[in-house]
Amino acid sequence: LPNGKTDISIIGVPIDLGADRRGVDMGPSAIRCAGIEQKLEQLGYIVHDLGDLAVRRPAARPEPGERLKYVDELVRVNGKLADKTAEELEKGRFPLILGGDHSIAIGSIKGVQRHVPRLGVLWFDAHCDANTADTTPSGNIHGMSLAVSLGYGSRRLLGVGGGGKRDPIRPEDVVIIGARSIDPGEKALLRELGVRVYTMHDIDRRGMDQVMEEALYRLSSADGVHLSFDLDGLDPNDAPGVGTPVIGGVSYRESHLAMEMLAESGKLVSAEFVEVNPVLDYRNKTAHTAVELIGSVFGEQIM
Ligand code: B3U
Ligand code: MN
Ligand code: MN
Repeated sequence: LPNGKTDISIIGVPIDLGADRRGVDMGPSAIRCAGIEQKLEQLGYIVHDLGDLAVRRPAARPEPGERLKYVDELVRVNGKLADKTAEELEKGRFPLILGGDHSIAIGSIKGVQRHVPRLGVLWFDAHCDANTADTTPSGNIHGMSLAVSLGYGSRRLLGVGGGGKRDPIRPEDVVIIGARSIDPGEKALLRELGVRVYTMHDIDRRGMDQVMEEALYRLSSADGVHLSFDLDGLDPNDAPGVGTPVIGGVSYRESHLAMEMLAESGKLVSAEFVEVNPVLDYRNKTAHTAVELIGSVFGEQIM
């Protein structure tokens, strides 16, 4: 069991305001329909489904050229998520957060940091989500969440969940796995900070087992690891139901291996699964894959 915990709290965050396509707000529902609770109970956990955080739908559309779309509501919801995540850890439960778009990592990570002073982050994604308001090509905040966790970005986003009280995540405590779509500004920031990005090139060349072994070794200096799993890290053939599919992704098998190795490390303290968009999916396939991957990360083995 990750970190010896037996109780898991599911927190749904049905928000798509950080992305530029509607439908990811149905992610928590799709993942519940795919049987997350049964899966975890079969593995022996006590599951507390806390339902979904309330999300308001803003009346106004963003102005053209807006660089922080829907920032007010995203700041509000992420603040709530930080509190909720911290509260569940306080109770001794494992927070399992269902997105929603990837902007929710801003709140979840802030919340976990209240309990884990030196938190490592395993960021599984086709993208690096390391833009700021200055570098974003889209104004979509889901492309900025990792930068915020590293301490870069707009003051408002940095202030989520009590902001400055905690140091940002250290660059050496972050690994990105599966990257294949990186904007120039992100590349510059990640290079400057020295964040280790395992691209598809690394995975093809060295294999997922070696990549994960090295990634987990890097994260071993942290007190615990937060998993931030964007389903678009997977190949679109395996996970078609995502807002921004990018060809040439991590395979079904490689992703399971990665989750099994993470489970074996015993370092996992919290996790989120984001960007599932059932509107674009084929028979809820992506949510089913998410549930299987959640099984692997919670210790399910083939034999
Ligand atoms: N890097 C681009 C695209 C993007 C980031 N995350 C997703 N798409 N899902 C951006 O808009 O920041
Ligand atoms: Mn992402
Ligand atoms: Mn992505």
